[in-house]
Amino acid sequence: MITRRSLLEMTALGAAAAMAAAAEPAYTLPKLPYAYDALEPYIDAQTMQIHHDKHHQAYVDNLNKAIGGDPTLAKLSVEELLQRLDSLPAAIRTQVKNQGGGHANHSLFWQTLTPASKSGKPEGRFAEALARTLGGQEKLEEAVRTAALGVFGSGWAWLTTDRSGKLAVEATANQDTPLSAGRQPLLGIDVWEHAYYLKYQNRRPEYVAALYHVINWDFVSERFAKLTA
Ligand code: MN3
Repeated sequence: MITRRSLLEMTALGAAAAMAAAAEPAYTLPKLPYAYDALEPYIDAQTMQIHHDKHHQAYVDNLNKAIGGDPTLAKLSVEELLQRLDSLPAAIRTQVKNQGGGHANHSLFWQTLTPASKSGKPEGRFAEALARTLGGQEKLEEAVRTAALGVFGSGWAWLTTDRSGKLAVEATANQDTPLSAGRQPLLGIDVWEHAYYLKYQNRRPEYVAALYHVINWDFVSERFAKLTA
């Protein structure tokens, strides 16, 4: 039986739940810009779904937990947090580095991929910089591949730039990002096993070769142009 008292309690609970729902988390999972199966046969749909919906979501959730109710930090973008790791409270620094790094790295990763039919090639000022400093697309892919295969355990291989447009190929461990070293990632290759194990098992070189079919070179070219404008 619903008494007047329990009715009041239920109303209060309902209000509390509504307020909790209204408080948006500071960081949210971006939608994939294509379907899970859009990168087939190079990257399979199941890997994409688990990678995006489970792994990336977990980085987002854990970052929100780490930032908790700190309204000053919650106002910063995840990139801003990672660019100022050293000035963050020591108690949350490692969590921001790992979970925030995971969030930022994957948010960029999804955008740098596209169906093979739309992969294209480096364009404009980016293509020029590539030719000048790294010797062109083929040499770049070779250098990134070497960096990716050289990561012991989990991490990323990167093409990065600074504001002046100086390109570099580098690698980071875990979810560390070039942002924390003052550089901007243009393209990252996720070499955590969760990125390829279902389809490629231990064959990381095959996965990296496959990924080169689905790089969104238009996006990377435009990103370079924006970051070095
Ligand atoms: Mn990953």
